Amino acid sequence: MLKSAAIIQCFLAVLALQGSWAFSWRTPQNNTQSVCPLQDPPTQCGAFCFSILHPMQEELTSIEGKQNLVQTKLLAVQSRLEAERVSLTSKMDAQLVALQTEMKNQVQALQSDMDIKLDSILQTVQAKLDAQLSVLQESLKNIVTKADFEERVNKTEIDPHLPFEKIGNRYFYIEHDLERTWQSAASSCRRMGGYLATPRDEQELNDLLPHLAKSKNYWIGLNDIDQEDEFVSVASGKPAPFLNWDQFQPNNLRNNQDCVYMDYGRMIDSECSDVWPFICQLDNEV
Ligand SMILES: [Ca+2]
Ligand SMILES: [Ca+2]
Repeated sequence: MLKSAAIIQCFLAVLALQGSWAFSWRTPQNNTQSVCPLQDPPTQCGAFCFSILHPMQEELTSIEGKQNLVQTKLLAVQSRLEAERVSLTSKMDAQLVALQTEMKNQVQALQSDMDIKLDSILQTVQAKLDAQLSVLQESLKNIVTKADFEERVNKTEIDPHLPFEKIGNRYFYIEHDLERTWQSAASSCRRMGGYLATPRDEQELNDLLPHLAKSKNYWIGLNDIDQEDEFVSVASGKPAPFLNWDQFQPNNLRNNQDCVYMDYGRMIDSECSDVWPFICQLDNEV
């Protein structure tokens, strides 16, 4: 309202400044323009101006009301938009935080899973390396260098007559793999500097047994080739110092069994052309 009144006052002030207080209008009777000279504008123009300006004032009031309404609606829309923006921002922030948390958890789970698998692989590899190292260390222990060998010989720890080894009180070589006839076995022992072996007594036989394979037979240096049933040592040429026949042996089967082998300590006469692994002794005392 104050704004409208100010407009009206301003309108009147403009007319006063022009120095011509006159209004023209059309009357219903002559439809011509009439002039109303103003000698005292405040007095003369009161009702007249009011009748002219009143519709304008009402129009201005209506426009002002519409402006206020539009402004109110605009503020409401702005307020709703701001609320929606805040709500949307809040939702997006919450979703972003949830997404970040989920990704962080997944990364941690993946990292943990990789750590477990990596640890398992490392432990497996370490175990294999330890096992291989242990085998290698054991192998190194068994490697005898030339200097070590000479030192040990000088200290009489081992006999230089390899491949014989000391079993009990004497030196023997036991061939586990090569199978020979009795004569061929005896020759092999001679080439090694020894003789096909004959156990001296039960103690020596017991000393030999742990070195023999239970599933194999071994030629020994006894035969009755010269005189049936008189078994002699091929090394000494003397009668066998010790015999340990298996059950029903010797039986000289087909009258053709003159050589002796041992089946884990039990002696059996057999054909000399049979082939078995064999046992050599280094000396010819027995
Ligand atoms: Ca015989
Ligand atoms: Ca027999």
